[in-house]
Amino acid sequence: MTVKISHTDAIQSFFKEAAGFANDSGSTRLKTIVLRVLQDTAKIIEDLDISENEFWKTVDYLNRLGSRSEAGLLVAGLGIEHFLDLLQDAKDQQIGLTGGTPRTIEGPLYVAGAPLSAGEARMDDGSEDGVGTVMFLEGQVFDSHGQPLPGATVDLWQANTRGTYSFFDPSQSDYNLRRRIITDAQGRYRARSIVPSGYGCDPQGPTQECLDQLGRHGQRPAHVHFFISAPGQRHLTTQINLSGEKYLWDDFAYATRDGLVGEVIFREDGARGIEGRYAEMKFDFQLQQAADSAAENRSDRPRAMQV
Ligand code: MBD
Ligand code: FE
Repeated sequence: MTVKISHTDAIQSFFKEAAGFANDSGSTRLKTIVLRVLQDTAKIIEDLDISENEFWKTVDYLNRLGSRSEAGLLVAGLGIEHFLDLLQDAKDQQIGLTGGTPRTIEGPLYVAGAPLSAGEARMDDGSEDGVGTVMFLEGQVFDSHGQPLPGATVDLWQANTRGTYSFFDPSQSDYNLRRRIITDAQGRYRARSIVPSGYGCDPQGPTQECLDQLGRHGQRPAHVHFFISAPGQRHLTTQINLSGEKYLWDDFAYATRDGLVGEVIFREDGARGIEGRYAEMKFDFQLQQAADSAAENRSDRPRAMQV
């Protein structure tokens, strides 16, 4: 027998009080959100007959998730970050705002303030010379009319051969595999890097613990992240996911999208001054025009900032 009380006037006024609606200070917006969270939480408890043990296990899980700074990882793994992209796509479609390179999730591993250079950069610190495969990554940034965009900022970041990111992996040098490149007069950017490996969630972490219970893996295909911005253009957050990867279309974070697969070409022709096998990947980006100045900027999501 299920007992349901959350819809009653008594419980609804109780939650309104708990959400601060009985006072006139604080934030009305936050009160509205918290009230909804309380109402929906109570409904989940009733409808799914959540036991006390399940409830307190969840509270403990959230504590562990936060203490390991994995909340951003879990929201990616549960597809909520991808849902935000799908929702924005649908909003754009409704107002006829289409075209350009597709967006895809940022993920939790950006660090602001990467070294800035004009036209080209070497991204890796050389610590994986002989271990990693050298990769030349280049392309052009265009506006919505197909005109090259000089002076665009290409802010890119990727994992090393072990699938880990500098800053979050303290064994790497500061800003290893993180750069900001300003496009040249032809809108071109050029990076010398190494072929990244796919990321895997910490098998001992709380995100993987949840994924295990869902019968899911926590792996991503190899990829390179991008923020692309230019005056008058709409900020673009996206990724190139590398062709030929095992997890290309089985990404635990659902970031791979049509139009975002980069063809990696392996060569061994002694060109570019590289002895032996190296990789090339060409990828162009097309931005949309910014509807207003706010659209030129990335979201205010709190991010790591190396000091
Ligand atoms: C990553 O490298 C990543 O891009 C995402 C979305 C989640 C976890 C690790
Ligand atoms: Fe990533």
